[in-house]
Amino acid sequence: MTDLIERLKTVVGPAGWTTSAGGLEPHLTEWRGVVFGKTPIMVAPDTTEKVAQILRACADAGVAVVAQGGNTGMCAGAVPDESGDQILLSLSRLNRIRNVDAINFSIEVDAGCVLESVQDAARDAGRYFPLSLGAEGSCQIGGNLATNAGGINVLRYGTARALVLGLEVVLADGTVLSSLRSLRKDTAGYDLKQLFIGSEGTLGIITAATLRLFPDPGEMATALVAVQRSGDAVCLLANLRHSLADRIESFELVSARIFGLVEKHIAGCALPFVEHHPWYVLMDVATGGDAEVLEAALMSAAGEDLLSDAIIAKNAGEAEKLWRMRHSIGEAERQEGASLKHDISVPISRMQEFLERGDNMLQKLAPDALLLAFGHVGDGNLHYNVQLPDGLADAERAAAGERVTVGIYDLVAELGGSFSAEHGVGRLKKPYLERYRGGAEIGLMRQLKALLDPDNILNPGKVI
Ligand code: FAD
Ligand code: 2HG
Ligand code: ZN
Repeated sequence: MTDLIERLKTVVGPAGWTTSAGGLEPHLTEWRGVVFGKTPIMVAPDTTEKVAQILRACADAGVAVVAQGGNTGMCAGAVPDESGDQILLSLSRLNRIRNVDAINFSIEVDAGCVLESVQDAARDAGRYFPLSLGAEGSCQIGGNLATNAGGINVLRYGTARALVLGLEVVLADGTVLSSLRSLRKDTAGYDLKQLFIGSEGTLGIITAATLRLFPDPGEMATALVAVQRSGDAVCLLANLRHSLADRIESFELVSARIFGLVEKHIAGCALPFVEHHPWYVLMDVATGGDAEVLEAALMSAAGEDLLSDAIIAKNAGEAEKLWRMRHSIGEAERQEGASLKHDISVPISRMQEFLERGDNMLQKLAPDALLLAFGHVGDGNLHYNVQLPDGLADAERAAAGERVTVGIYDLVAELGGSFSAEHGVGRLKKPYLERYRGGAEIGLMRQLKALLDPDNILNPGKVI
């Protein structure tokens, strides 16, 4: 290990490594503080070639490497294990916007670019990069691609996977695999980049990407809509999709309990309704120059009893306040205390059934637990989080948690859904991959892992 560490220091130079406890500390746990790891060194290369040299050195020494982007992931995938034998590879210094091609509607960026800086670079060129999530000020595009992140604009633009034209990846043996093409059409052989998107640092290290850009969607109308039952949101969405077609940019469901947590923990946040409603939908619609389009669509939906109240933001400031409440949910939930996170998806047509059966099941399995549900209902993706009651002994809490989680995941599986919609598997959900993706699927995943990382040095102990 000592020789390897010296070799790595030489590769990255004095500004590119840290071994000090203070320097390492923020990188050895994830933002919720659920998991803690150790490492002898964190290296932060600033070129793809240095990443390749690091992997070559680690492969020679048979030592594992854990990639870390913004460390905002939800499944503890970016934190090394407790052995102290894994090298932490930070991508944060690999952060150049390489090229914006406005005519081709594409942008080439280093993996360590913070998502917000990619959005800004696109905007500066009169274009739009639609990936957007609460952590966009600190997560990195490499982390977004490694987890195939979702966020609030999937309904119209797809997940991170759908936004990639080309990828540069360093393989376990240090080979640089570059498919940084900026083509919309390319049927020359297998689409290798897709293998690495969503692989959470277990098949290769993403060092750069060419991303799709879009025309500026123009003026946006924002509404907060109250509905009586969570399932009504699904009927409302179907109705609005009919009247608004693909103008709906985002459609987020939030329970009153969740907004209550935001009001309690986040300064300056308050719901604009006087009356209390059990569920809310926060939505953005591209007006296409017709300022009344959202109001007309909501009036028509109200005529069919699909909503109980609605407020349309009168200006950008009001819209921003509403979205601030949505983006503060994770932080408010964290401040409230530990909760079991279930990032599930089902076909939208089965969402109502999931919500009804899920409620009943929770009543039976954990009658004193609190459901903290919200999420990207327009994508069939809910954060169906559960807070267990205080006062349980550790073993009792762990057993109750497992019962609830498996109950929810079993129901999701029965409805043709996924136990991981947008956060990935990482370390925390690894035991469930085998249970819910058995047979030929997991078999092929294992074969691919063995082929691309025969010595299991890329983020071992995660995903698979
Ligand atoms: P990290 O946490 O650093 O890493 C995540 C995984 O990717 C790890 O396994 C790591 O090893 C691997 N990895 C990182 N960089 C690379 C690389 N260059 N090459 C190979 N592997 C790499 N997620 C959503 O999908 N939708 C949301 O709406 C959403 N909202 C969030 C809101 C908040 C407030 C927070 C804190 C998180 C949210 N997330 C959301 C989760 C998280 O932001 C995303 O998963 C994000 O994509 C992770 O990016 P990161 O750079 O922080 O990755
Ligand atoms: C979101 O949609 C994130 O805000 C976080 O995916 C989800 O905190 C969560 O469970
Ligand atoms: Zn989410």
